[in-house]
Amino acid sequence: MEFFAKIKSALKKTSNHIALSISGRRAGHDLAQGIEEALIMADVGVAVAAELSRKVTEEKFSRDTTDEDIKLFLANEIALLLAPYQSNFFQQLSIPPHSTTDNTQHLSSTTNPHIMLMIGVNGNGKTTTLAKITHMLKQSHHRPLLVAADTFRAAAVDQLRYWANYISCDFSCAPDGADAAGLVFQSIKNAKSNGNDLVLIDTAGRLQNRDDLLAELEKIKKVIKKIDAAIPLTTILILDGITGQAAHGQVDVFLNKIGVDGIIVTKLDGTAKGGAIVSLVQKYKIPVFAIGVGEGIDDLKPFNVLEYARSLVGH
Ligand SMILES: Nc1nc2c(ncn2[C@@H]2O[C@H](COP(=O)(O)OP(=O)(O)OP(=O)(O)O)[C@@H](O)[C@H]2O)c(=O)[nH]1
Ligand SMILES: [Mg+2]
Repeated sequence: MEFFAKIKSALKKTSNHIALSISGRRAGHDLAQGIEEALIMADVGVAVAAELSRKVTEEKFSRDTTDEDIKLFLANEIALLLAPYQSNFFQQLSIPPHSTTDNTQHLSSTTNPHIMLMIGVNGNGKTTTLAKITHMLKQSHHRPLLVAADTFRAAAVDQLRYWANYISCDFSCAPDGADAAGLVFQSIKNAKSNGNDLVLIDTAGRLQNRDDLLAELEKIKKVIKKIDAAIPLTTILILDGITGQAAHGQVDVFLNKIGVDGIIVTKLDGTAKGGAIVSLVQKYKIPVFAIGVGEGIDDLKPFNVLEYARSLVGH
């Protein structure tokens, strides 16, 4: 299935309510009010829902306006709100790393790999998303190294090892219970000498109220910067789309305590609250790198504002 069709079908649970609120006007329901209620159910946030509803009222759609026209109007308005948070982080990394004609530009022990650190609470999809990212970037001829820095659970290491084998890329782990920051330090050193240009680090699920676990993440970040303060490090917060707006609490904690460069929202295929991305970016002004739309290795899509907005309203 092509990208857009996949996103549209993933967000169907969310867009169905909005479609009903639009078609409901023929049964005498108030269009703007119906849309406002449907948007609130989709978790876009009360303020955004009210604002969009006001715009619908102002637009004074005639009887001849089709449902599709109204959906497109809404999609465009939503896309305008989201536009500042469109990120091309993965698109940039998708440019083949050695496409340059300058043959001297090979990785050496002095070249820094790009580090990606996956963080987030238990079960949000960190490990799966890391595998999906690797799969996507490997197609652009990168040489990724996967680091199993979730040293709390043996099963977590096995899960990442499975993906590393599946994608056939380098993998690094430590014995059970070993120091995660120590593993990260050694893995990046190895990556530099082995010519890995990407290092993707999986971390253990955190309960947002466990300060000791958060402290470990801080330590991992410190260790990375100790290798070289100029090392490119991107910290990605993985959020579960099923949580909807309740994910705000998680963003608060990770943003303030660890620092986050961008978010990935997973499981948009299993939720009717797919609008939560709107409220998240409005509140935290944080870019969305990608969205997860299924369990398969191909089910990660770089975030595209217009595709997402159209899918949200089912246009
Ligand atoms: N439907 C769907 N399932 C997903 C998606 N992303 C992840 N999952 C599933 O969510 C479950 C948890 O994913 P993991 O990647 O293990 O989550 P995690 O954050 O690493 O979990 P911990 O290591 O326990 O903290 C798995 O069953 C995944 O297949 C998605 O976009 N859609
Ligand atoms: Mg995991």
